[in-house]
Amino acid sequence: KREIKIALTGNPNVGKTTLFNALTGSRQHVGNWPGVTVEKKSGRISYKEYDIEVIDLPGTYSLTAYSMDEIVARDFIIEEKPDLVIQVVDASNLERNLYLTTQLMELGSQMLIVLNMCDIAEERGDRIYIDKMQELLATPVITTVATQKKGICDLLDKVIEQKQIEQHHGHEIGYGNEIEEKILEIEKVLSEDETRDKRYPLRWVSIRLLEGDSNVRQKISDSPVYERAMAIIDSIDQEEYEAEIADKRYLAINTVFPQMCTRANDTLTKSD
Ligand code: GDP
Ligand code: MG
Ligand code: K
Repeated sequence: KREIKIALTGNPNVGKTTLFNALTGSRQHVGNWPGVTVEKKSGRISYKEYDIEVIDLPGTYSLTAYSMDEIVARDFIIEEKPDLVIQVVDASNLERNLYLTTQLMELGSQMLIVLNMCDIAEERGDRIYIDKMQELLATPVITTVATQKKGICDLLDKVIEQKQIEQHHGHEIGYGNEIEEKILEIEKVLSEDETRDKRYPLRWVSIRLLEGDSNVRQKISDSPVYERAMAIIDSIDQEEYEAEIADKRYLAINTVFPQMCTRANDTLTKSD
């Protein structure tokens, strides 16, 4: 049998565990991530001619380094390189889920979005334009209702299809000339270290350093180019950059979201 490794990510309460259970049934293994007390769940699915391993990553709102859950999730995606990173999204809370999407896309993995809780969105009269969403995010989208096991086969077929295509998806956010120049400057310095951990995308590391990520900083602290990379960070107003980077992510979301979804009460109330 051919092997596929997929990772489930998403905000808390989007139905990740329900989907994981629907996918794997009783073929589950629960343990801990090495060195930390974060629970690690994995399971196996036999589907068509494939043996699919599913890893249920901790639920997180973002991939900054403010919690062990976030560090576990992003390190797994970067270091273990699953064939596919599946973000489970709450269709009735789409906009709020897109912040994590913007961060996942920077990790350089092939992605798939599962739009779960479609029953709630539909009941409320929200409309999500799947084709538009796929186009704007440059990522395939599958709809599910995990509690009713709806969409599971579509999801597995899509996983297999994506494994065969093996092309990178994802729409990368541009942070504006000034920040982009700093990103390039840091990338250039970091790339001079031939011994660096090449699983970590240079652009991602550079953005994280500009955002003041102490975990990433720690990871490169033994590098011969560490001081030079830090000199660049010291030359800027780091907090200002951090805020600007977050603003650009929200701006990207605010630009695409209204094109992919209309909410039933949009016409009734101006605020929510
Ligand atoms: P997790 O925090 O992402 O692991 O979310 P859970 O799987 O624990 O689900 C959170 C809640 O949402 C539970 O009460 C589930 O039964 C419910 N839920 C999950 N998927 C769906 C769905 O597609 N539709 C509806 N209506 N409820 C769902
Ligand atoms: Mg869960
Ligand atoms: K442990």
